[in-house]
Amino acid sequence: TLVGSHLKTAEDVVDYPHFPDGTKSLLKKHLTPAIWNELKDKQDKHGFTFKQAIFSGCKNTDSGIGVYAGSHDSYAAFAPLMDKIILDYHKHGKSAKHVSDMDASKLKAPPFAPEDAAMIVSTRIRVGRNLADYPLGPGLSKQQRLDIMNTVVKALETFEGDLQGKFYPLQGMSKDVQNKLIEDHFLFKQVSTPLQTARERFKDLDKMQYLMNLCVAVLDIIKIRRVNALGQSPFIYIMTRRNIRGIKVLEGDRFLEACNLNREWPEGRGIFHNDEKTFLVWVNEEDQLRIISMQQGADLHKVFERLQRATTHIEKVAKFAHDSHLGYITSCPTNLGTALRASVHIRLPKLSQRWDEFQKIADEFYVQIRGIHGEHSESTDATYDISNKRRLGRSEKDLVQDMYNGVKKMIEREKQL
Ligand code: ADP
Ligand code: CIR
Repeated sequence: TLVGSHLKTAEDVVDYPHFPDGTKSLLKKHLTPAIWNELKDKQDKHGFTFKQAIFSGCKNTDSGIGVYAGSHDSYAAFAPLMDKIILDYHKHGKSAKHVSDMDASKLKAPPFAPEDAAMIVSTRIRVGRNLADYPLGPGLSKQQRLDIMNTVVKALETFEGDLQGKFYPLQGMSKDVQNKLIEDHFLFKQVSTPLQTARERFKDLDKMQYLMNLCVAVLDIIKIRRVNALGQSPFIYIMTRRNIRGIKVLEGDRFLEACNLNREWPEGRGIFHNDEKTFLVWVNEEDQLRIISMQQGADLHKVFERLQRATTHIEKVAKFAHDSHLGYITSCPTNLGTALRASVHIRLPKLSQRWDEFQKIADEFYVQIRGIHGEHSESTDATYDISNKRRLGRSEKDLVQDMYNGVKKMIEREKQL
């Protein structure tokens, strides 16, 4: 099967996947014909199939990894492939044990000098968690997802003091509120159907512009034959190619879409946060819980200490999927272990002009450079998201330390330039 965006479902991958030239995913690297033959018809304990597990990487050939787990058991059921990817990404061998230490007081991270701290816009640390008694997001039924939301919300209602907050279900939340939360970096990206996208687009256009859009759409329809010939959906083409007033269209994550994580959107999803929005929990996005501590500025200790308090409390009221080899179990293998990503948004106008050097420092310090609107986004205003790359086999405090060390080096170099 020649894989790519033309594939519709996991079952379309009927035989050994052939990836186009230039595919760099770990899926392509490690999925040998022998492993394919061994696993192609397998499924995990919850009925999540091997083909579903690899479909995101088959459809999105620009994936870095390309696989997701449908349950804790996927990591065992599909071990011949999963183990190789885990070893490659985390350098964590089959007999290695995971370690944990969330003690914020053990950080060796003196506050940055005011002039250095001024480069840092905001600081955030998140961990992912999934409930022990359920499959992971890609393998959940609609009812299980709702049950999880209810269980989690009950647990979140037990927070007190500065961590006390309220749960806001996504269903029924207005688009304006959602968009504002996303722009402010508090909420995950949204999934929109073409129809919602169209409504969003035309919503605040006056009549004249509405008519203009209509004319353009008609012109597009004339072009449909050509688009059809290219094998694309004409409807999607019309909705995505026209951006008359530059109204930003928020699209869901196609990587998550392909592994079943966006089913029945927005039912069963939501966000919990305290009044200051310094402590947030995303419910039923890529993982069942993403526990987040964040604030403006560079006070890493405060952000880490708040996360430590929050996770300690929630572990007392909820049982999470975990084992001694893989640590906390997450739907994406990159997050296994601590499931922790500590990041800053930082302005580096000079260093970012020298991309090779910027990337070299990132590699040397085990940090990752992302755009500031989340993974797979571009950056604006020379501001970048710098975070720890490693997650497994090392403790939480060591990974926060990785991020601090990398950022410190980048600030040093920015000042020299
Ligand atoms: P994650 O996997 O950690 O959830 P994403 O890259 O999808 O990460 O980002 C999720 C959201 O968190 C995005 O809106 C992103 O801008 C925001 N974010 C990440 N790090 C920071 C930070 N240090 N300060 C402010 N917002 C952040
Ligand atoms: C990829 O393979 O590029 C995507 N599936 C994302 C991998 C990074 N992990 C993540 O966002 N949790």
